[in-house]
Amino acid sequence: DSSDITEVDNYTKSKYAEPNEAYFGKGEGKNIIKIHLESFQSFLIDFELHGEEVTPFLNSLVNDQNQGFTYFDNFFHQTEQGKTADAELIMDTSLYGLPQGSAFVTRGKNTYQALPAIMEQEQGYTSGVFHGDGKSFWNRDEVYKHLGINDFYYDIFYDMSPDRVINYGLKDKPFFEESMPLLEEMEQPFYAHMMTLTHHHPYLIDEEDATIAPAETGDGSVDRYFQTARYLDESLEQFFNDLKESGLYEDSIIMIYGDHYGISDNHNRAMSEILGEEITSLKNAELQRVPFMIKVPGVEGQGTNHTYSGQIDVMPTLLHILGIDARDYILFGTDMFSEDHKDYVPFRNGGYMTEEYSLVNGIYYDNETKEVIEEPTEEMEELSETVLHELELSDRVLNGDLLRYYTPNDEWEPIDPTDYDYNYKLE
Ligand code: GP9
Ligand code: MN
Repeated sequence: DSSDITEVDNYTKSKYAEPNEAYFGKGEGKNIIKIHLESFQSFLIDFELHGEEVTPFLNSLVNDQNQGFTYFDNFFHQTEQGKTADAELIMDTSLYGLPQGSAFVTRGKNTYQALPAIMEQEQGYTSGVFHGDGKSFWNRDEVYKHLGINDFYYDIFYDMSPDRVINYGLKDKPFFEESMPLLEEMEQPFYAHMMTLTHHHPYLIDEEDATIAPAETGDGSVDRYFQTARYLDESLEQFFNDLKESGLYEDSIIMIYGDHYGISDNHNRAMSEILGEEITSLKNAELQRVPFMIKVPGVEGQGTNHTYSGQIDVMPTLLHILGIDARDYILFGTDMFSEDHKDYVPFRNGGYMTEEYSLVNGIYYDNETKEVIEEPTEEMEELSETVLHELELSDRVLNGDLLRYYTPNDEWEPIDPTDYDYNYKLE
């Protein structure tokens, strides 16, 4: 009931991390271009196959500090069965996905105080999601109304001729190309979410789109994984060039993230061949790193930032960059740039990762020696309890639809989903 939200509020307020002055408000009023790298794991960054970089463009953003990006190399996805939808939910609400199923589907009609709505109410942002697939996948056309997403550009906005489509939907290059004019027409400042799709299991690619030879493990998905990653990388370079040409690049916050793993532990044999080491359960947990990079106009990039963080931390980070205090809202993550950032990363299964040690399938490991810790310290066990408590509180929010009972501040206006309609009549 409504008293539960007070407990949650107390918890998230006690976790809250003060903003870092060097970032707070520095991106206020800037467009935000959020780029989703489907199924992209961080091991691809700087990885070489057949002596060739797989993702030279992304690598250049990571390695050339003049590009202005800060790359978080210890950033983890925290998704479960909701996959892409979990990533979307976690990053736009700072709530965890559910242990089973997809909250986008089962909790699609909940009350949320989500990032797009907050940005609109606090600073007049327009939000849009771009995705070359049907609108109802993952119940997006329902839940987006509850998140306060203004515009949803889905398959009817794109030329979906058979030669432009593969696997789940539109190929990434035509996707970005056709999104450009739509993006340019959005009312500014905007929060635009570009969701790629080609680098998706089972990593199908047309011959003319493959510019790197497959790996040779004999496991088809793993072998092609590098080819679709290369294609995604090229599509990104094309998009960046178009953004620069349009003038949008320079003055926008650009944020790039991976949604979840691409290679599951059903492929450990092939992956151990690729990486030249055994895929232990600790290694598997370490492989749940996905990229997170951000460029804020006028703020110098840090190069690589080694802070431990996860998708749950993205929303408070962005709010602070815009100059909106995260304290008003029920958020389970903390600002990644804050001195006071909580640098443990909960996984949905109750495990966690910190810089020094991790808890994987109930076993504690020393991250440096990779050895099992037979006698965990009190600190390690307490953290395990904190993680479970946090997940449980978040589940209570979703399952009880508890944000109904929460008012962030005096100005807040609850989202009315009937204000939103994605059934456009296109000419
Ligand atoms: C489909 C796409 C794929 O629209 O978002 O979702 P996933 O299978 O990765 O969850
Ligand atoms: Mn996905």
